[in-house]
Amino acid sequence: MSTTMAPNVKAVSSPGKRTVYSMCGMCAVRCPMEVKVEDGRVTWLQGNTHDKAIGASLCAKGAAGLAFEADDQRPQTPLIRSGPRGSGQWRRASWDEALDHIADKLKDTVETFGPRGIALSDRGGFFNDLARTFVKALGSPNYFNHDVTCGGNVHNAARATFGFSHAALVPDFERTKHLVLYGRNIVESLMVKEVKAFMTAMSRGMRCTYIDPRASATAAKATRFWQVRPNSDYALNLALIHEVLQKEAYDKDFVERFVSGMDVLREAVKDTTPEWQEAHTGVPAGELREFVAEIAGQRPGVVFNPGWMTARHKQSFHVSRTALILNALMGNLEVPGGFIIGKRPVFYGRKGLKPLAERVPAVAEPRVDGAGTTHPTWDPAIGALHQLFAAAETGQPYGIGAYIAYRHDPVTALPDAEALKRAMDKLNLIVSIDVRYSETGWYSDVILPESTYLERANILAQLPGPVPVFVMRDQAIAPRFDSRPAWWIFREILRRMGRMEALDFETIEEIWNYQLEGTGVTVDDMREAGIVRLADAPRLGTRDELKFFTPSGKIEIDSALMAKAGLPFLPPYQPNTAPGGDRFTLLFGRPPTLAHGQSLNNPLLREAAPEQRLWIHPERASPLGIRDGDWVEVSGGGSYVGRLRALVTKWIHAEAVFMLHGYGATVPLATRALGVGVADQRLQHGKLYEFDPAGAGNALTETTVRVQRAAMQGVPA
Ligand SMILES: Nc1nc2c(c(=O)[nH]1)N[C@H]1C(S)=C(S)[C@@H](COP(=O)(O)OP(=O)(O)OC[C@H]3O[C@@H](n4cnc5c(=O)[nH]c(N)nc54)[C@H](O)[C@@H]3O)O[C@H]1N2
Ligand SMILES: Nc1nc2c(c(=O)[nH]1)N[C@H]1C(S)=C(S)[C@@H](COP(=O)(O)OP(=O)(O)OC[C@H]3O[C@@H](n4cnc5c(=O)[nH]c(N)nc54)[C@H](O)[C@@H]3O)O[C@H]1N2
Ligand code: SF4
Ligand SMILES: [Mo]
Repeated sequence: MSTTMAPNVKAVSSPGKRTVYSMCGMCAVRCPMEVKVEDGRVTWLQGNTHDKAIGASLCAKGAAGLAFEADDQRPQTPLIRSGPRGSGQWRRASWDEALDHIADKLKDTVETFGPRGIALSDRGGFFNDLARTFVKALGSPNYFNHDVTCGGNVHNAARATFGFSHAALVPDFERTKHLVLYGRNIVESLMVKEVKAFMTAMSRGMRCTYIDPRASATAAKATRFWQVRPNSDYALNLALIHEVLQKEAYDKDFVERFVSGMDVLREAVKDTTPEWQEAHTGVPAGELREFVAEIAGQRPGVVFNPGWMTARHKQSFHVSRTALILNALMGNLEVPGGFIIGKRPVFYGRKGLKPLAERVPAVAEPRVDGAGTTHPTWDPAIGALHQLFAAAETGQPYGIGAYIAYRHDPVTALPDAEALKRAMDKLNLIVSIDVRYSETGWYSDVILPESTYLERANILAQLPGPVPVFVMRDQAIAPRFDSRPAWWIFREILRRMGRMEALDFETIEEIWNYQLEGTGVTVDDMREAGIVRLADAPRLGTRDELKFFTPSGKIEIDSALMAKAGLPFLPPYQPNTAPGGDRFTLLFGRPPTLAHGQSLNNPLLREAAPEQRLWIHPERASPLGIRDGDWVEVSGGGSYVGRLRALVTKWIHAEAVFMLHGYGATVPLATRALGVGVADQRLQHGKLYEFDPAGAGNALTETTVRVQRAAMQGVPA
């Protein structure tokens, strides 16, 4: 049988108007949405109105989905490299040819390195059962998600302390009295449901303390803003805990029953007074005391959101952990106004989706990054991606021959693209499965175009929450080009590797039926509203039901996992030295209209994208002769020099400069993004293998850059 036939085209060719339930694919948040289709064409996109938390809302990126669909500047057939890597020489290939080519190279890899020499990384999230199953079916332990440059440290800190991920902690915004955010720029780096809930909570009077070296739009909404020194949040948290304990402003019953290691905590914070932290963070001791007095009267409705920006420097595992500990001290777990713990179906007496990964036996080989073995605090479910590239480069602890980037663009997402490419050069196969030309795709050997989120269906996903739900991304329209859905691509590679049993399905409906087995939910139920709630209303667990999945069953300040890893529970704060003269700490973030590197080539989002400017404090700009609007040059120590205009403002800490991420693309076929702005990741020179030892997250916010006024002003010709 020819394997090239496109699946599921029949499902979408029906005439007339209809609504298809899907999930937005314009960023990794994946909001539930409704797609209006007329005669096989999408006419309207909006949020899924069956989900009250989102209603009809989408963000600007979501609304630009039609422009993305209409864009021809994306891979239209499989492509095989025909010149040196990165040279941009490609030949079009049929699916059979491209897949055979990949399978041949994978077989070579297995021969040289064993199955463990094949690795895959993806964007993680709801649908990752598929990619995990694929890697497991190949016999490799080396599945990675993107988390070393995102929330990995927060995730690992929560795992080491609570025994579950921070993703299971859902703030009860409707009743929260005080929300504390560490660089969590809720209103710009947004998730539609969350920003709506936040704005509603603020208008009913919720207090918000926002901590950031930069005044983002969230700072403007907050009721208190602390412009801290970059990477100093750990000092702040140690002092907050000191003051909370000293003033006995914590929930003694909760702590007594659920927290282990309070003696360790008391010892670690005995000298970290409000005055001590002032020199490190810049937050006046008096303001810190006022804050603690305020929350003493608000708890347990006080939520310390560990965010993501606590996750990008060498002590950020401990920032996240102390933020999580502060929540425990507030006693705010599973109480109104605090964090509601995400429930699994079994909590409501229901059965969850059947995992595809169960179809394949466990892989006995250890992971190449040592996650879960030599590094007990690194969750093997997410891995430490930089260590994959370290192994590709050195052959230690074992060699890696083939790498698949699925829905992931590490050349943009990991720091120091030059160093990464040096490691990639050692691989004998690099495959990118993407919907557009990513920087990684451009440096790969084969590009496989996945059908876009509107042109394909995904496996079903199960999301924990106060009420767990099953969600669906159904196919709305036929693919415009010669693309395929991921489940089909993975199945066809497995078929060629003699491992098809894992994904032996002919249609997506067959997969859905398999997943839904025994749940009492049918494919028709899923198609009715795109979302099935597993209970009518949320039920708060009682304290007797509260469980932590640590060895002691408690919240472990004296974490058994950390002890096993030989890590100190609460090490002393290590301040960074303040850069002076023309040196600055480089900070970064996102605008509401762009998702990482994937949006700037979208015609509508390119138009809406703000000009990328370098935020710099007047006291530091002035001695360098830099005035607002001047062109400046930024260098991170490598050969790459960025050129952009200065935004001279006191709303950035004097030690830091700030720029938006998602600019500076180099792929010639994506003409609208090409050469626009500066790639912050390319300025993060030498940071590929610099990471937090406890959580494995890359130390992105410890980058020092040099800034000078450009000799040549104005736009280069
Ligand atoms: N310097 C610096 N580095 C950073 C960051 C930063 O701000 N500055 N941010 C960090 C953060 S928080 C994160 S999460 C990571 C994000 O890094 P990535 O996960 O790499 O980024 P994304 O843009 O979300 O998506 C990755 C790729 O998936 C592709 N894609 C989108 N939709 C689909 C689809 O439907 N199918 C397939 N197959 N592919 C698809 C996109 O085109 C893109 O190439 O970057 C991190 N790295
Ligand atoms: N529009 C849009 N929304 C998105 C995304 C997107 O690409 N575009 N991506 C999604 C993803 S993957 C993620 S992870 C989230 C990211 O969500 P956030 O982490 O909220 O997003 P960033 O824009 O990276 O914001 C980081 C802020 O942290 C501050 N910061 C830097 N260093 C420090 C520090 O040491 N301490 C403190 N307290 N603050 C610091 C920066 O100045 C900046 O204002 O956004 C999600 N939402
Ligand atoms: S946040 Fe915006 S772009 Fe991201 S999934 Fe939701 S609507 Fe789409
Ligand atoms: Mo992220």
